[in-house]
Amino acid sequence: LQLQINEKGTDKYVLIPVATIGCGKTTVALTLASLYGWGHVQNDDVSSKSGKFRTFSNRISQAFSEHDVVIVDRNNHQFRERQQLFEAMDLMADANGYDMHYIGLDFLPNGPAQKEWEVTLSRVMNRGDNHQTIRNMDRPAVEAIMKGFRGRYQPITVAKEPDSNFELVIDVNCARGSKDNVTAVVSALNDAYDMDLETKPEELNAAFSAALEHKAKIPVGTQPAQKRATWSFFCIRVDSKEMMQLLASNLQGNPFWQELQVSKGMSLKQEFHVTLAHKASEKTQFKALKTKYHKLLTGSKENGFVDLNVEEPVIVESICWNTRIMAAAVSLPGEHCSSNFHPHITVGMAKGVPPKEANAMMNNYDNRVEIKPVRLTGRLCAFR
Ligand code: DGI
Repeated sequence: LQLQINEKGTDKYVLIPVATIGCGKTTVALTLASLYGWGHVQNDDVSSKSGKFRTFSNRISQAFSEHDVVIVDRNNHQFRERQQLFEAMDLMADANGYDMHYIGLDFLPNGPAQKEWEVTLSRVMNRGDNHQTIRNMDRPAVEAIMKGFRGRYQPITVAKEPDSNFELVIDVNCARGSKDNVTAVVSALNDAYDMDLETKPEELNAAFSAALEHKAKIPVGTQPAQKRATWSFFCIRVDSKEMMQLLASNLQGNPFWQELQVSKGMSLKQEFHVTLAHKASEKTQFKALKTKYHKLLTGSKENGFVDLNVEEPVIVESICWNTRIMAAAVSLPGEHCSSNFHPHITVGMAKGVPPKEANAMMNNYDNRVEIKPVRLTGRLCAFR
């Protein structure tokens, strides 16, 4: 159903929500667009950061070339944003000979009160990751963003610029529910402009259900980057297979080693490394390594071990343990040294024993086996 109000067909109606996050802008817009074939331009679908408003207003112009009614889906919660829209659309109207009708959708007629806050917060938490930008966030992060909008919110004030540009303001209180708000928009437009819009309950129900089921277009390549931890230690990693062979051939019949293989209460390490410097305890050496490998470190995107492309020899000399933990004593003849007094590779421990306890054990072990020194080729790594 397209509107032809004046004979020239130059009337254009723009529905401008004034709202905060979770007020139901997109749900109301999708329902109306589906019922009446109106244009719907979503600011959140504009993924470019620079020139974002230009892209948004170009899309609005494009929508007006195809539709007489367009919903500009953005919070428009500040005077500045409304001003920006009116200016851009006035220019568009001049260029195309449109007669513009600016219609405000007031989602917060009582301001951002407690009830509205609770309704919108609960909707946004339920929406979860089904949003272009608010996704992969915990509750405090979501609340912080929503509170930002709430704090900046400036209510529609038709007595002065820029809101005096609104020809009509429709009350679509978000606390009332989006389906009722669709009906409120339809009857207000019918009253004000004799639009003769019909709504059959079953069509409204179907369009509203589909809007609630809507899946946001998540822009490819703009997914939030994996949250990166800070660097916690530098180490030399050795090949797990080689290390396992070395241990197996030197620890046959050793009870602690056997326990590590079979007991559920024990954990055998899957990955073997000699710690060089830990952020928490060896700050000077840690900083020096961070500075030296700055470029490689800043270039890496992943969490976990990051290979710094340096080979380092590791000589395994003996294996020590007590009742709680086992480690191999090593020496490092290459460029990098360990700030631990007893450089070692932790082998395994009883569950619940922290790996760093190997340091104390190496100082005061219960048992030790000397082995024929074995030279392994390790690789310098950083871990976060
Ligand atoms: O951020 P907005 O575009 O303003 O809000 P939205 O339309 O995306 O709505 C936020 C979430 O709440 C979304 O998952 C749909 C849902 N929602 C919208 N209106 C209603 C609603 N949920 C219920 N139960 N009832 C509504 O009226």
